[in-house]
Amino acid sequence: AQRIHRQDYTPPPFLVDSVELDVHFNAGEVLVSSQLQLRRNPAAAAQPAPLQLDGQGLETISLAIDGTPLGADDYRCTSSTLTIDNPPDALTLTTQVRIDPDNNSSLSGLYRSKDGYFTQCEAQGFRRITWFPDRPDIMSRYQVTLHADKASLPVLLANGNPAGSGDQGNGRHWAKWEDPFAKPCYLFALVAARLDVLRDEFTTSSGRSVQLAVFVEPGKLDQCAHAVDALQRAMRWDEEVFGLECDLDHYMIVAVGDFNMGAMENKGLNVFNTKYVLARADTATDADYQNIDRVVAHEYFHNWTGNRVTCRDWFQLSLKEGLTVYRDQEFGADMHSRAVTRIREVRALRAMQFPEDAGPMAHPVRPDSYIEINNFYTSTVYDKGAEVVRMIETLIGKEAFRRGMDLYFERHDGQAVTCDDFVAAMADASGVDLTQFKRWYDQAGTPHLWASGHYDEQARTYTLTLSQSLLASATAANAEALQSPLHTPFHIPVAVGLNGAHGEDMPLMIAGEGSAAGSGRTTRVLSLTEFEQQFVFEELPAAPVVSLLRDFSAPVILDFSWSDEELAHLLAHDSDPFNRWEAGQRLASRLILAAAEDLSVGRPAYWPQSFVEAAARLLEHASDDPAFAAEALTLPGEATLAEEMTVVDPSALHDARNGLRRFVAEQLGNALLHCYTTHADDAPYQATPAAAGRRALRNVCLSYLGELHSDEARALAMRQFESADNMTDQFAALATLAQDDCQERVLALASFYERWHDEALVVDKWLSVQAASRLPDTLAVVRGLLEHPAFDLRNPNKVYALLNTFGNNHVRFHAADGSGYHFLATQIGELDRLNPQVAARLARRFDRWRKFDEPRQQQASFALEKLHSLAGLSPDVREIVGRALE
Ligand code: HT7
Ligand code: ZN
Repeated sequence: AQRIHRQDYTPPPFLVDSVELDVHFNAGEVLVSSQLQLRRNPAAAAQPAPLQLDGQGLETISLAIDGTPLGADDYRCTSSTLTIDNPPDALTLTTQVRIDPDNNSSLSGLYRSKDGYFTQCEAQGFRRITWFPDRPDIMSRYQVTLHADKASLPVLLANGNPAGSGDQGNGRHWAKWEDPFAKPCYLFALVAARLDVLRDEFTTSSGRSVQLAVFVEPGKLDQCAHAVDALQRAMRWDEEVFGLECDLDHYMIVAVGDFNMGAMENKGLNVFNTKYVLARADTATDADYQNIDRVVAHEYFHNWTGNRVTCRDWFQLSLKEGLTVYRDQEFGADMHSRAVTRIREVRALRAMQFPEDAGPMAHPVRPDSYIEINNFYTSTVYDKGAEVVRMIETLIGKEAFRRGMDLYFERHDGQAVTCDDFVAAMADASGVDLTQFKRWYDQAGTPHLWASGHYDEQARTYTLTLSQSLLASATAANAEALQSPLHTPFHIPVAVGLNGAHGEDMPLMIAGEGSAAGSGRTTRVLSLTEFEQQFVFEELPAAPVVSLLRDFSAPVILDFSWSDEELAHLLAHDSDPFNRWEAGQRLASRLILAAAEDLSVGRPAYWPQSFVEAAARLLEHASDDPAFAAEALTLPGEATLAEEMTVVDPSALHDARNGLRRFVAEQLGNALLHCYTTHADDAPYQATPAAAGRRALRNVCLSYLGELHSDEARALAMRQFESADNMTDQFAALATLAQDDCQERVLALASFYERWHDEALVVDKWLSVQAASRLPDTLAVVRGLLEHPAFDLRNPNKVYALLNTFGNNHVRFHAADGSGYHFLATQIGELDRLNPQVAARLARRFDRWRKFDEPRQQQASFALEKLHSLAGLSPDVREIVGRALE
């Protein structure tokens, strides 16, 4: 497989103005006839290049140019390219191919699922449907006619507007669709299936009516209402916040159970993984409801950020993904609690993106090269990309950001552009120079930010010194790297507040600015542009407790030596809720990491009473904001904590973290029970943020109580499991019991499966709760579940639920004897033969193997080498494993 480099981009030699497709679904095969109107690209190199098209798994039946069939000498064909050496400058290319979607287990291109046929064309799936120059900078108008058996495939859909349909005899029917918008082929979609539909409508701010339709597996209409509601809220929000109106007459969502990722923003015909559409109170958790909100909104927002303005090449992926994640985050913050939304985002960033940026797959938000583009749909491109957009907003301000968005659309509507074009619009609209800022797009790795402060009582000033580096510490060994011309500083927005003795915000007047600049503001955004800079705050009557990086103003690792007392002060008082939460996380991390070190050398862990007191205060005030309290009481996860260790001892880390949980439960049992009881809801289930917040808090309390392994705690969990009227509470009770080796666990797991075995998405929960268990026999259980009728290696949701969850089970996957590594590597090898994309995603669980002790490293490298040497391994898995072994 070839490595593709960003610098090698050249404009396409030919453009495709229009595409006419005829797709015939016959028994055992699908025939695709295509007519492309092509012409030479005036922007391409002067030297006439041949016409080259991409294809994969196509059986070519016929080829013609301007109606004349091509002879054997007129073209060259390999399994992946069709080359026509001397084409006219403008031509009609007609092709007919046979494809085999029934045997397409990769779920890319056209494939069969339970209820019919579906497509997934991003990134390069269109080439599996017909010969085509499969790249995002070719935008074409599409007309599609589908022909199929009416009884088995009654629903025939494609992008755009219906342009006719009818019967054609022999029990077959046809439907024609026309998309009025030019689009890149990765946004192409069609569906031929048996589905039920829920229809609704949306009237845009200018009074246009958009017909909405959500198509789902027959019998699931009672699980669609939330997705339709989310779509309508997203449409309204985009009008209100960004002035962006829906440009379509028809907006369709189709849910399918076999899907590699979350959802796909095909123009006017989104295809969704069922797990981001279907929800009913008794089958979906609050987290599921919130994820549906976010994913439905995300795909809808792509209609402007991605579809109307798309990417010039796949290196620019974050242009659409980072920006659209930022937009869906803002939507989430407006729909739910802003603070809790931000906390959850940062928790996810630290659990996924920070390790990615420190591991073998580290890459810039705009990567420099790739072998398989599907491997670069990463947390860096999506989540760090969103942080980069958020930093631009923080630096230039909300209003200028909105002007920047307007300018971006004014300049680039209908074009395929680059991240530079986006930043240029933001810089031009705001007048802020973002040249240095662009380093965030091009440099991998999480910057470290060191801060120190000094209060001068006489001068009444507080001097804050900030310094940055990509290296974790400026030791002699890396001093040379620090001098390298490549090591240039980032432009980092650092949001700062100063806390007084009673928790009040102190004035933020910076020396040399005059008093007006800082008065009345409780947070100021400092621009750190040098390796080291000092900021002097004036007119401070007493020493402040500094609150740094408020609202997580930059994706960096912050180092500041707050005392435990100062952290407790911030946890109790900071006016920035994110930093209140952050202070608690820092306190907990400190204790857990110290305890892990103690435990690994056989010393007992030490737990101070002060931590319990802080937790008690959180419980006492939990009613003020239950969702926040739930987050504040949740300790940092093992993967996040492991990043802070030089050599990870997963058992000691696991025991330390759970030891602290048990200590809190032992000390605060009554308070936890009281909090659990007082936040009970008598009303029937509602997915509102307030009700969800109360459930989250109660379920955190329940999970702490579960650490006691007492009869009372087990009975409490069992009662909740049996009496819950909603999946949030039922599943939380099951998850608590699943960590405890008791009879109730066995009963609850059995009854859960018995009740829900016909609901695929609930069965996924049943698989994942077992794979996530800390009990020592988890690997054996997971092995057993591979053989269970509930599991299917062909279905990505099942693979993610069982195998990916196991890979994220820190203590069990990283078992000292290497059993977890060998198991997962074997499964990846098996899966690779069916679905390389999903296999490659699973292989990412090995990313951090070098952080573990020598014996574990040996086992991991042995498992990886074996996987790497498998005959016929896909380029997808080869790229991931190869980088891990480098
Ligand atoms: N833009 C979509 C990406 C996607 C995808 C990529 C590769 C393979 C399968 C895929 N399914 C969806 C989803 C999104 O970010 O909105
Ligand atoms: Zn997206």
